Amino acid sequence: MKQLLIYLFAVCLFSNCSNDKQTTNLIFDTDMAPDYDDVGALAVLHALADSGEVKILATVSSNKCETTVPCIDVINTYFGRPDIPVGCVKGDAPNLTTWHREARWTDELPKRYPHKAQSASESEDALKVYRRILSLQPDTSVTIVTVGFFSNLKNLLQSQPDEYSKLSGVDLVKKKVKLLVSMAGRMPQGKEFNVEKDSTASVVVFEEWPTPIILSGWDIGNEILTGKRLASSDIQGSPIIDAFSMCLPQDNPEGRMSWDQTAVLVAVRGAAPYFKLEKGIMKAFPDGSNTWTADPKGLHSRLIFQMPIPQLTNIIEDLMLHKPQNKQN
Ligand SMILES: [Ca+2]
Repeated sequence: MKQLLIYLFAVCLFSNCSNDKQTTNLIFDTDMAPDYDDVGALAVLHALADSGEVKILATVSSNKCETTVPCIDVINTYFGRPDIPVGCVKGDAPNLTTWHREARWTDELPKRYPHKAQSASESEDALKVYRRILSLQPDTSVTIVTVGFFSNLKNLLQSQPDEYSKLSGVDLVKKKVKLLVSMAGRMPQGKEFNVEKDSTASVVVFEEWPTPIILSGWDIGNEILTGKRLASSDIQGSPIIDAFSMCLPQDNPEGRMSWDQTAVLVAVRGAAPYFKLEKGIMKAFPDGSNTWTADPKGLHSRLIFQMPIPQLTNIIEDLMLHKPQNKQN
């Protein structure tokens, strides 16, 4: 009996107890500053990493604001993953900080919590992080989730062969990436922040990206208010709790829209049972606007609500309340 138990333990250990689940290999691309749903989204991602559902390959910023990378690093370190590669967009790209004035979470998190990265400008070029990480992965295995601007992905698509890969950017993406999930777009048309702020990049990505894309449009996250349970939580020493406790009183104490969390949830677990997918074509324009056209043959899909919103709100908030299980890692 004892031998059987040891055998079962060993099988469980080597299989990571997840034979029935596929682990998603994922790169997280965020603007981590103008809004704090990015904080919630990265918390959701780490919660799903703790349950073995995702391996976080890299976390990069599409925003040149200096606090972005330190804040990402704070959250990775808090969840026991301080060695996840970080990077920041270089060259022409947005530089946007938070609108919060009374208590600025973007300044406070790096002051309060351990991290290695001191600034966005001193961190590695996100393009190099992308090319290095992608070149090392099995073919058609990587999911990219963007919850910020498309600046890094434009740079990746337009990149040339380098020390990491002989492939052009488009060919590297074609070979290594399985899926892009993005919080982006007003459906069926309009302007949305992530598409608008680097509209040149958005035009390039939606025209040239060679894999399927799933879009969590503005109308999805806008309906899901989360954070109230975090702001009233007695959990101490958490940058996630701190960010929501600082910001909600300045915005809406009932909760903040969960744009970015929806994209992460779908990138790791898939759309069902939370959402249905409608296939179509997303087009971005130089003025920052976009259109969505339903088309069964389209390479893009957009999320449509399926699960009742209160249930979905609870699932996302539970994941945002997750406590690290991996602190010494
Ligand atoms: Ca964001």
